Amino acid sequence: MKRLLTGLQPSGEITLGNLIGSIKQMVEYQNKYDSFIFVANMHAITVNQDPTILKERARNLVALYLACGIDPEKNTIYLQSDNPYHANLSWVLECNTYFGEAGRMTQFKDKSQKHKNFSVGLFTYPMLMAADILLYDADYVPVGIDQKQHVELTRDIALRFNNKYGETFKIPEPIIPSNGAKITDLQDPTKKMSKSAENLKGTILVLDDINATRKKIMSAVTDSDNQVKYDPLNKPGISNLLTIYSVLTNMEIKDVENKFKDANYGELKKNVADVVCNTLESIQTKYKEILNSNLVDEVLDKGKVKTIELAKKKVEEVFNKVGLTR
Ligand code: ATP
Ligand code: LTN
Repeated sequence: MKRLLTGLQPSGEITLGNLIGSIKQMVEYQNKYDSFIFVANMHAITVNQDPTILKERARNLVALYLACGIDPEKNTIYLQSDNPYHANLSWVLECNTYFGEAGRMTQFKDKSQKHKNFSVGLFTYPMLMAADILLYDADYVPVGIDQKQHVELTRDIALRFNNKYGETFKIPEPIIPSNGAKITDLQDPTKKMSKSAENLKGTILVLDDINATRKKIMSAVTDSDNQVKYDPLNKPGISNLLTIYSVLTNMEIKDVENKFKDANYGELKKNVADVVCNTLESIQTKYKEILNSNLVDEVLDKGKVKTIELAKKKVEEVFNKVGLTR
């Protein structure tokens, strides 16, 4: 079975866009791949974090993923900082990366402009990410488009290392969700639904209050011709609502379109709101149960033992090859 690996930063807010565009796919991947899913809390401290909030968010993120259907029996789930080998390998990779190539990373360029006093960690971030991936011989790495460049750098570093020291790392491939459903902002349906939008009226957060969510959907921006039709170019608001309904009910768009062809916009919105609210309510109930149990710790403890064992072997091989042994 091919191995898939992905890391999630504990940023706290997960949107309906993330749920549909990313988490739902991971739930499907878990039946096809040996999936490694970890919380990239060491990446999070490249920018300023409140320690108490960071700790809580990491735990909450694991609970949320479990609540969304990521099965701890099928996936290896772990916390990056539980395994010291990530930082160990990262150092060796940093010493095998040119300053110039790391300097070309667009995320670094963007973030270093946004933060006045940015850390060295923000610059070395991609080499830690390369270590996360190369430690476990991952075949596939699902990431958002903004992270693709980092996976490409990982491939370059791995190829160079293999050439210099002999076959050591598997060369990973990024998986970019391209044909997946794109959920747009409810207030500006020409934009992607995003947690960092200026106005959160158009963004649904998975852990948001259910009544507030219903209100957001009922006041979604549509158009004035009152005809339910899937036409993303001319009717982006209605098309977005149809997409959300289709994905959450596993129905084809054309069947959803047909179901609501005689409905007015208010009826469509009510139906979409029902489906979204039911989905989120069920996730929220499970999420609370999980947080009140020991499941998060049990899952992370298991992941820690397994990944330390695998990573230790890889780091010993690397240290041997580069001469970091007695
Ligand atoms: P940002 O606030 O930076 O836009 P985000 O959470 O909205 O953050 P990313 O961090 O870029 O977006 O995305 C994480 C994952 O969620 C990616 O796999 C991306 O494809 C998916 N995703 C995010 N927003 C959407 C959306 N609106 N529709 C579909 N998929 C999405
Ligand atoms: N940089 C990623 C998180 C991340 C990651 C990884 C993703 C850290 N290490 C390894 C895939 C593989 C982000 O910010 N989304």
